[in-house]
Amino acid sequence: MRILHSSDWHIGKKLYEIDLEADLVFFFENLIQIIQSKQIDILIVSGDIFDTAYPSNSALNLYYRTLIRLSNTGLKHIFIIGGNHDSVSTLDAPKPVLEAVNVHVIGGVPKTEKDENDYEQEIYEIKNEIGSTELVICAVPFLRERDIRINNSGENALERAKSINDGIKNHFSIIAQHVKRYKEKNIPILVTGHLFVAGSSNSDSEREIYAGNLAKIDSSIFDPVFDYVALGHIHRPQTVNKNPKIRYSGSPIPLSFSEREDKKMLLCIQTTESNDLEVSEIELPFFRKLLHFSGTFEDIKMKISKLQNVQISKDLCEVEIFEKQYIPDLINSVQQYFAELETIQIAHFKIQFAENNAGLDEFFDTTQSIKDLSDIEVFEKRLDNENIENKEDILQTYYEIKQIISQNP
Ligand SMILES: [Mn+2]
Repeated sequence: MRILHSSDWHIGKKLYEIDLEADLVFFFENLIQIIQSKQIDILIVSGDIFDTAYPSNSALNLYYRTLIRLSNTGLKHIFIIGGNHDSVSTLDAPKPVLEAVNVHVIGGVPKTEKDENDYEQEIYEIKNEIGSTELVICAVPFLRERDIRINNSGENALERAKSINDGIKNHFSIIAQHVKRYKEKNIPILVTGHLFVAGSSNSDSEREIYAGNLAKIDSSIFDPVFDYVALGHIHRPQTVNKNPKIRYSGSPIPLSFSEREDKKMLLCIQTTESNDLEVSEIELPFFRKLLHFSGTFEDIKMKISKLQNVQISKDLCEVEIFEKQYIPDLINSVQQYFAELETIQIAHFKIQFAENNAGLDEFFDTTQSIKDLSDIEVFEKRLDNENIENKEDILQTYYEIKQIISQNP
C-alpha cells in the first residue's frame, strides 16, 4: 500500500498582491500525475487546506474541482484534516457529500452528543479486498484550545502554555491507547496532525499557532505505537529531531520569500512485507521561483540582466534598493525599469537611502507599506509609540483576544 503525505496547500494565498492560484494549479496537475504513475492508494493532507477561514468562491471552486479529479485517479481514500488557518465549519460543511467519494474530512475534533471529544471518530481502518484491516490512520486535526483545555481562568502566559502542551500530549496519548489493539495484530499505524513540534525550523509564512508560539510540543508526545507521523504546519520539508518517521512534508509551493531556497516535495510512505513503513521523498517542480535582490539600483540591474528564466512562468521577485545618497526621482526610474522586464515579475520593492536630508526620512518611510506587516507588528509599533510599562501584558491580551476571535468566527 502506498500513501502520499502533503500539507499546507493554502488555497487562496496571495504573496503581496500576487495570486498564487496558478502555482497551485500546476502543483495539482503534478500531484495527479504522481498518484497515477506511482499507483498511490491514499492521500493525506495534514491541514491548512485554505489560507483563510473564509475562502473566496474561486478558492472553493479550485478545491472541489481538485478533489473530484483526485478521487477519479484510482486513489482509494483521501484524508483531509483542518489546520490553524482553516475554519472548522468551512471544512466540515461538505463532509457528508465528500464522504460518498471516499474523501474523509476531519475539520475539527469530532464530538459526542454531550460535546465531549469523540476519539474513536479520529481512527480509520483501511481494509483490503477481502475485508481485513491492513492499515490504521489516526486523523487528528489542529487542536483548538476549546478541544484540549479544561479550565482557562486566571492563568498567566506560562501556565496557559503548559496547559495547552498537556492537552495536546493527552489527546495524542489517548489516540495511542485506542489503537494499541491493532499493534498486537502487527497492523501499521499512521497518525497525522497539525502542530508545531520543537526541533523544527520554520519560515516567515506560518502563522503563530498559539499565542506567542509558547506551545512548542516535544516530539516525545508521539507514542512508539505510531509507525509514521505525518505533520502539517511548518512549510519547510523536514524530519523532526532526525527521526525519519516524524515528518513535515512542507507546503507544495513557496508561500513566502524566506522559502525561496527550499525544496518542495511530497512524501511517499510504503508498507513493506514485514508491515513496516518505508519513506521516500518526491521532489516537486516549480511553476516559478521566488527571487530576492538587494543592493544599489545599478547592482540590481546588473544581477537581473544576467538572469535566465528556466521556469514555466516569470519568476517572482522581491527587491530592496539601498542607496547611500538621496537620488531625486529614483522611484520613477525604478518603476519604469521594472515594468519593462521580460524575465521576471516584481512582486514588491522598497527603496532606502542611508544619508537622508532632514525631513526626507519621513517621506521615504512610506515605502514600507502596512501590507508588509503582520497585525501583531502593527500593534507592537502602535504600543512603541505610547510610553507604557506593561507592553508585554497588553500584547498577551491582544494574542488572547485574537485567539478567541479566530476560534469563534
Ligand atoms: Mn500553514
